[in-house]
Amino acid sequence: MQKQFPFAHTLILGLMLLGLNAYADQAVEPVPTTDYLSGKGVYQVERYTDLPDVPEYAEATVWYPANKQQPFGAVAISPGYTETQDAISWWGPFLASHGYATLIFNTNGPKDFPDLRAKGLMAALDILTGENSRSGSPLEGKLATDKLAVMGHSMGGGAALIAAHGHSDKIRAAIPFTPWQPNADFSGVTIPTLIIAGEGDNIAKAAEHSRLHYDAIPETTIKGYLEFTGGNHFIGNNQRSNLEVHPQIGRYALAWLKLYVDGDDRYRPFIYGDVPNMDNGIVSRYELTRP
Ligand code: 9J3
Repeated sequence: MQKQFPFAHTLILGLMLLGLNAYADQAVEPVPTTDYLSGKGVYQVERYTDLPDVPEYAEATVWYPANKQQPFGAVAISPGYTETQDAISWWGPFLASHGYATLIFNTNGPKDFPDLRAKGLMAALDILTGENSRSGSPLEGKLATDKLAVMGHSMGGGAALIAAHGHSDKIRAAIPFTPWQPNADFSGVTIPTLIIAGEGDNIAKAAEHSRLHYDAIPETTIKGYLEFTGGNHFIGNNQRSNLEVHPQIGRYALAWLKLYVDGDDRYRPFIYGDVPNMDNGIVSRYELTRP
């Protein structure tokens, strides 16, 4: 061997380096830790806005994990009353860096009520699903089109709950943050739903919105109620929050998605285990139904 092909070892080394190089293109998610879930994930984030038009919402942005090799799930997010996507856009790069395509839209009218925002969320999930098969789409062939979730702020959170109430068959998880929806019937919500509330929210008061929403979801549904001590209406927004809790809100939301959208049990302790105890100082109330 050496005689006939003295550079065999060099060739093999070269091939190994090529292999390593190809491997370096795909990120590897570490074993989840509190710190890891609280910040940016391993994936390289790309964004685009050139999407098919729909009547249910206006402009939208999609963020996605550009170097994730395994098929990934998708999340649609609605902003609140008079808000645009910019009010909550931090969720896009955060969730994409952890492996989810994330679409955030502008509503047609800034004052559209939650029922219209819910239609927007369902249309957004259809668009995301379509991106998987649309020729030339950045998401072409990359999505796990059965792994869908909805989120939203305030009236957008009410919308996420309305969408879950009407379409639990099409969605795997819902995460409304400081949601707003009076007189809500959420008896049809059968998907795991995490409601994030602010104890000091004066706009969508927890006692009149988030708490009632939590109680309106059947006991047989996997649900969570996470309330931040003294938190205002904007704890899950880019700005106007009175607390710095993006790391914690992000971690709980992400663990919920990983556990219930992807079915990854490694994330269970971040919802049900001892880990949440460390948030005692900043969480005023945390309730869960036991699956
Ligand atoms: O989406 C929201 O922030 C709801 C705020 C609100 O109180 O609307 C009342 C019309």
